[in-house]
Amino acid sequence: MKIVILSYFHSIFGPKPLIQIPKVLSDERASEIAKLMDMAFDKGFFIHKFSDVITTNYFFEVPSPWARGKKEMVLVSVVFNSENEENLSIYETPLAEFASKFSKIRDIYQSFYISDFSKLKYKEAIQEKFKEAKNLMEELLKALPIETVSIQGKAAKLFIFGLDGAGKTTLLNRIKHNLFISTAPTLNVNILRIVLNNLQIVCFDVAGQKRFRNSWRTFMNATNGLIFVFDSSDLSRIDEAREELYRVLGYEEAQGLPLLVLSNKIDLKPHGSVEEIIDGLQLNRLNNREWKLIETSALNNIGVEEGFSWISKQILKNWATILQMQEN
Ligand code: G3D
Ligand code: MG
Repeated sequence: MKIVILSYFHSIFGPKPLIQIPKVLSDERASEIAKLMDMAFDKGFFIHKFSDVITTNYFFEVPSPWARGKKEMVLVSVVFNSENEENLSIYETPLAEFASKFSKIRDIYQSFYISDFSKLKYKEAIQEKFKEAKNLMEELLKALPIETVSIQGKAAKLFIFGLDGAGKTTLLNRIKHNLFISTAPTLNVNILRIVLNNLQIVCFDVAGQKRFRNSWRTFMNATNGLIFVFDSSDLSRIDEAREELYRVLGYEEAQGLPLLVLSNKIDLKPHGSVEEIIDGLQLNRLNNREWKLIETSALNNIGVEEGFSWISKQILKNWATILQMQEN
């Protein structure tokens, strides 16, 4: 069970909870969590353990013409029961993202005055802002990672490659909207962090243009899985694609890593069949690694989750094996 709580600093009563979803804690209990605001030295992320619950929190400010210091102090918290053994640092990103989105809502400070009688003449505007705050909290709850184990706090790295135009960037944008996420685009590499199947995954989408191909290798260091994207509607490039595929698979850093091949753009007609692509890329030649071909449309969100889910399970499996070997 996870609960999200939004608290603020009331000018007379001090820290007060404003929104709790789902509302299962008593007001007293929620107030205790709001009071963590007094303990936070700095803006930003922190974890606090009570005897029976653990909270991950993000402390931030919102400009406010109505507040004494011209800003509201805000605390957003996620509450777990104390048996939770997740690596809680993965909550920093969704909470930081929440804080950033929340601060950008116009006049959002008004939502803190929902029960303030001196602001009765703004009642409607305030109710509107309160609703927006609540919606964002609901969104936050949905965006939190669902599962509850992590592999010794590790983040997995996925390396996404393929010819230019295959759909790598579209694919990353697709999962960005479905899962929870942050991106750091740079000139020729798109980096995306996601949380999936208990794993924090960092994806590198390395530009497929020829002039960048040699820079791929720098991103392969300590990679845990490979995703090769192929444009199934353009079989004329399959030989070129196969060369690139085997070039990367030949790197020492790539040995033994699970490989997910995405036969992308299957929404386009005609496109190569599964057999044609397995054949053209000579996937049956592969040994010493798990591989799987999945048909996708990054555009229409077909097969994408299935693909990521498969590869993250392969990585978890590999890690479980490594951990077991270490124990024996
Ligand atoms: P890349 O990052 O691998 O180079 P992009 O490829 O993601 O930039 O995609 C190249 C083009 O293919 C884009 O079109 C993109 O919209 C399109 N595309 C990606 N995936 C799919 C898909 O599943 N189906 C279809 N029909 N198109 C797709 P533009 O026109 O923007 O160049
Ligand atoms: Mg791209």
